[in-house]
Amino acid sequence: MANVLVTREDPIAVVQLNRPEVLNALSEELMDELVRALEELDDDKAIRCIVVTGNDKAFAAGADIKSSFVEATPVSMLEQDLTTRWERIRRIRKPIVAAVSGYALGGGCELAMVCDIIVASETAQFGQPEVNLGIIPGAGGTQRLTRTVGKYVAMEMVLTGRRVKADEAKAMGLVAHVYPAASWLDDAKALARTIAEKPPIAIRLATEAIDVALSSTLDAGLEFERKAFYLLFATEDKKEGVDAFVNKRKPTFRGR
Ligand code: DAK
Repeated sequence: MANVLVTREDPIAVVQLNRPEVLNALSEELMDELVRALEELDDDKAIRCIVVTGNDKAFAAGADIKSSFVEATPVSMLEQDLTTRWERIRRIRKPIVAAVSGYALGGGCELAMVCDIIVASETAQFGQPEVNLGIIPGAGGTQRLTRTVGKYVAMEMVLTGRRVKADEAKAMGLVAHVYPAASWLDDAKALARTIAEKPPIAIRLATEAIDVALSSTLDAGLEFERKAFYLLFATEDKKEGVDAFVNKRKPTFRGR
């Protein structure tokens, strides 16, 4: 794969977008490779948490405007079935940490939001600048941003295309941590390793339950949570976690 670099550091893996010359603009080829890389890691039992990242200057500056939008028509867009790739990313079962440094704009911001956790370098800038191109966000920006930061802040960001710096993104709940520019990727990997040490089945069900909170009623979400909670009592990892607590030792979770 040329547009995406995968580095395994079991039990985590880092997937780096690799088109630095165009600020990691999300070409069709890059998106294909990204989906394939994530699905392979998702099926790999040795990997428990995935970091998706770019480089110091850019996470991703959005869809590749030159190759994807210049000649595009509604029909060509429909035929490419662009949404399928994004849905496949959404369906990855392993937790994905988006580690953002520099620009995360348009589809870049949407890609970060389709991940499970967003962390940022202090240099990060988030935005949905699509209105400047005469379009609107098309990969979930109007929906995920609104559910994350609320109507009035999302409205202001989407209608102006304004870029939001890391600290402001943290204050609005889009970003979980802001890390120093010198160590942001190491810090993001440390977070991923912390998650990778936890019981994988509980992590998976917690991730699903939190996502259900964004797409259902409170009653349906509570019902999902309750069932998932009960289910975990059938796992070896629950026995291990409780036994380790009672006996004052560190647990080792096996994902069973
Ligand atoms: N596409 C193509 N090339 C890009 C690019 C992009 N999005 N962003 C930057 N580049 C290229 C520049 O053209 C330039 O190339 P050369 O001219 O050197 O050949 C190179 O990267 C460096 O960029 P700049 O010279 O512009 O660098 P600056 O530091 O001056 O400015 C910038 C950085 C990020 C502020 C600026 O490049 C910029 O405004 N870029 C565009 C940002 C943007 O508008 N993004 C939103 C695009 S719309 C969907 C899925 C996805 C989407 C929609 C639907 N479906 C599933 C339905 C997504 C849509 C979008 O993302």
